[in-house]
Amino acid sequence: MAVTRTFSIIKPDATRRNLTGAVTAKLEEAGLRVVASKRIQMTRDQAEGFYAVHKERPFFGELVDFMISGPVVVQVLEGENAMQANRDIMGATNPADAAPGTIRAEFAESIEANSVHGSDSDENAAIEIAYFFKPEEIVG
Ligand code: RTP
Ligand code: MG
Repeated sequence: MAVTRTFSIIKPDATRRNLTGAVTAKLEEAGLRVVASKRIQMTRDQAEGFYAVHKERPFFGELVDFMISGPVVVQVLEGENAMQANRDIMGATNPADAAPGTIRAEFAESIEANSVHGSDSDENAAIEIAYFFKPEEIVG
C-alpha cells in the first residue's frame, strides 16, 4: 500500500474541551503521522469556502456557524492509505452510529459537533491541504 496524505480538522467542540492531544493520540495510534499542524480561528469566508460542496444542504448555515465558534486545529496526516485510515479511526458522522473505539464514538457531542473532519477522497485531500497549507509548511 502506498504512503499518502490526508487532511484533518480537530473541530471547535474538541478544542473547547481541551481534547486536541487526545484526538491526536488516536490518530497516531491508528498509524498516522502529523506532518503539519496549526491552530487557527477560521473566518466565515474561509469556512464557507471550505464547505462550499455542502452549500445546498439544510445544515450549511449551522455548520459554518459551528466551525467558526472557536479555534480549530488543521492538520496534514501521512500514512499508508491515509485518507481511509483516517476515515476509519474517525467513525461515522453521527456518533450514535460510530463504532466503539473511534474518535467520534469516544468524543463527539452530536452529529454536528462531531470533533473531527477528514477528507473523503485522495483528490479532495489534495484540495483541502492546499486550502490551508503552503508546501513548505508540510514536513514529512
Ligand atoms: P466531515 O466532512 O466533517 O469529515 O464529516 P463527514 O464526511 O462524516 O460528514 P459530511 O456529510 O461531509 O458533513 C459535514 C459535516 O456537517 C455536519 N453535519 N451536520 N445536522 C446535520 O444533519 C449534519 N450532518 C452533517 C457534521 O459536522 C459533518 O461532519
Ligand atoms: Mg465530509
